[in-house]
Amino acid sequence: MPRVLITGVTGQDGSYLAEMLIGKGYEVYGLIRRTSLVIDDRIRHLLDDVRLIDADLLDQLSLIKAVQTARPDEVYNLAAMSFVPTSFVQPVLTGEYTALGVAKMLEAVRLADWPIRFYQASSSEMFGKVHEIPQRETTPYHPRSPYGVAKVYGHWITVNYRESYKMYACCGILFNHESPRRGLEFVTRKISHAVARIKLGLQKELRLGNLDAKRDWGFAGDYVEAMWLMLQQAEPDDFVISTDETHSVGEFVRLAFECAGISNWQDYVRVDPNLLRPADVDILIGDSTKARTKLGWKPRVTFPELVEMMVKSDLDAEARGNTRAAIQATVR
Ligand code: G4F
Repeated sequence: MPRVLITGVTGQDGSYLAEMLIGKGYEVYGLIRRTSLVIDDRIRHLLDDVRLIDADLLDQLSLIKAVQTARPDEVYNLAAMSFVPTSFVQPVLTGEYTALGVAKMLEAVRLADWPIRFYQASSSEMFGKVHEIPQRETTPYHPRSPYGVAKVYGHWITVNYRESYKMYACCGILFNHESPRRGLEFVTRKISHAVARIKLGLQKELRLGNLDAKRDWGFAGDYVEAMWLMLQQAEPDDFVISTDETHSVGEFVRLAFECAGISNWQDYVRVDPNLLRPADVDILIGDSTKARTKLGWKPRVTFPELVEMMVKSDLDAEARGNTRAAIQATVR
C-alpha cells in the first residue's frame, strides 16, 4: 500500500486529493495545524481513512517528525497562506508559510533515508503582470502580491532541490481552481453563496471589487488528478494546469445569477472600492499543452458547469439554513 503525506489536507484541494488517493488504495496521512476552532469540515467524511498528524509549517522539527511518522512515498505540499488580500496585510507571515514553509518541508523530505516524491503547489499568481498570453511553463514571473512573490520562492526552491540533490520534486503551476468546497472569501464562492442567499431572500446585495479581472477557472476535483499524475512519471518536471480559457469576474457574476433564475443581476451588485487590491492581476489564461501531451491530463468540468455546480450547492445548503453544510453537501 503506497503511503502519502498531504500538507493542507483540510483545504479544498487537500480534501479532493485525499479522497482520490484513498480511492486508489493509498494510506493517507495529513498534517493538521492545531487551532481552537475545528477546521476539518472538508475531510470529516474521511476521518476514518486519514491519519492526522499535528504539525506546523513554521515548526521545522514538527515537519521532520511528521515525515518520519508517516514514512510517505509521496508528499504533496498544499499548505500555504493562500488568500491574496491577506498577503498584503501580513506579508511577513505569508513569506514564513508560503515561501519558507516549502524549504522546511523539502528539508524534512531530504532527511529521510528512503525515496520520496515531492509535489509543490505553485500558482498562476506567479505570472502576475503577465509577460505573454497565454502563460506557459516558460513564461517569466512578475508577481503582483506578497503571496505571488512567496510562491515564486516556493517554486524555485523546489526546482533547486531537484537540481541540487536529485530529488524527485515537481511543481504544478495551477491556475485558479474552484468548487463548492472553496472558502467563502474567494471571489467565486463569495458570488455563488451570495447569489443563493439573494435568491432565498436572505441577503440584499453582493459587494465586489474588480469585476474586470479575468481568470482561467477550472474545477479543483480535476486539478488534483493532475497533481497525482505528475508524481507518476519517469522523470520529475513542472507543469501548467489550466483550462486554457479566460472569463471575467463580471461574467462569473452574470452566469451565477442566471443559474438562480435572476436576470437583473446589476440591481444586486455593488462595486466596493475597499475590495480593490493595491495591485491586481488583470488577466490569467494558461496553455496546458505540456500537461495534456505528457501527462494525458485534461479538465472535465467546463466553466458553465462549474458555476452551476457551485450555485446549486449553495442553494441546497442555504435552503436548509446551513452555510457550513454547503461543504458537507458536496463531499458525499
Ligand atoms: O478569488 P480570488 O481571491 O483569487 P486570486 O487572487 O486569483 O487567487 C487565487 O488563485 C490563485 C491562482 O492563480 C491561487 F494561487 C490563490 O491562492 C487563490 O486561490 O480573486 C480573483 C479575482 C481578483 O482579481 C480579485 O481582485 O477576483 C477579484 N475580485 C473582485 N471582487 C475579488 C472580489 N476577489 C475576492 N476575493 N473578493 C471580492 O470581493
